[in-house]
Amino acid sequence: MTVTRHDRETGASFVIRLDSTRLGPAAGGTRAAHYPSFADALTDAGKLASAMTLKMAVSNLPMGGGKSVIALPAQRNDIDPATWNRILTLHAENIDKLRGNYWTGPDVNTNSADMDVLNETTDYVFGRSLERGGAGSSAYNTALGVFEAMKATARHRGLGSLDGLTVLIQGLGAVGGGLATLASAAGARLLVADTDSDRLAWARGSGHTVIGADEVLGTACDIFAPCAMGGIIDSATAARLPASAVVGAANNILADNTAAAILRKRGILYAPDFVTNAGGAFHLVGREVLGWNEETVVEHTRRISDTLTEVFTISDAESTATDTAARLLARRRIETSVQAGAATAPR
Ligand code: NAD
Ligand code: PPY
Repeated sequence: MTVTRHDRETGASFVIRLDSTRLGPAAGGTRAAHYPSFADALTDAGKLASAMTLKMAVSNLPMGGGKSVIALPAQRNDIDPATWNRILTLHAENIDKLRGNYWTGPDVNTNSADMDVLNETTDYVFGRSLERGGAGSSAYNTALGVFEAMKATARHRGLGSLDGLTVLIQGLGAVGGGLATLASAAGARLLVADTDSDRLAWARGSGHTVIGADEVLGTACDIFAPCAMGGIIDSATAARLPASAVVGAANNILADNTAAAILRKRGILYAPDFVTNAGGAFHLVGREVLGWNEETVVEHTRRISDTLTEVFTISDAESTATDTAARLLARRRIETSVQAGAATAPR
């Protein structure tokens, strides 16, 4: 199901995409961005929502998959506070009309403060600020999960531990920055790229090597970690990527179906994003639905490495791409949970 709305006053368009409610209410963040066209916003919402279904299922979380996209009339930084507030309020009205079949949370260009604003109009919001009783930012936990996935991927690819490996991180934001700190502490040599000068200054100050944003796909490394935007690896880039493994936080890293097969053929081990970046979902759903404390959230997040190892085992046994194997595992988990009648309602 897809809900859309356009607001003439601000020029913003809204999409809420519910991909699946088989395991529980659809959940997934609100992404705000300036899209080339409304059709692009719709397509993005569809792909992001189906990735959430896979993420929840493979992670054994009692939620379905959904996502919201707000197609902004300009870049987020150019939207004034009053306009932004109206946009959030309209979005919250749209969410509220779905009566709990869809729960939102933060995503690119939305944060806990924005979730607090949504919560003035609707209850169906994850990731409000700690002061408002929410779970706050999920970024650190997402970074921790990607780090655990990176270690498991390096092991399976025969690269050993991260100590001495070259890791290229694209995007040093909330997740990529945390990942950089964790990987560096584990002994990895970091190559980093960002388009934001403050983040690059932080990286230089931390002793990491900065490369140009346009050099990322041509720079040799052991592990490539896309932590900025999706669709970064298509068939053409997969055919020439100079890396041994890909493990990142971005949703929908692969732009097309053939990219996964090409990576496999070239011996580049791809860790499926909807498995590796589930730390954020463990944080939000764990704290706000399942009543987990921080320790339990971390415990589940560390076990992302076990799920990933299961994915690699299926991929090896069935001679199939890791992305296909992860989808297979997610589908199996959906069928098993539905048969067991395991869905749990949120708070
Ligand atoms: P963020 O906005 O904090 O960071 C993104 C960073 O990427 C910014 O520093 C930005 O300047 C940089 N960037 C943008 N375009 C770039 C380019 N072309 N080259 C290099 N750098 C570029 O976002 P985040 O919360 O760190 O999330 C990163 C990715 O992980 C997103 O794709 C997001 O959907 C995904 N993700 C995040 C979470 C979470 O908990 N925050 C959970 C799951 C998935
Ligand atoms: C994501 O993990 O991509 C999200 O959108 C974050 C999220 C996770 C669980 C519920 C709501 C938002």
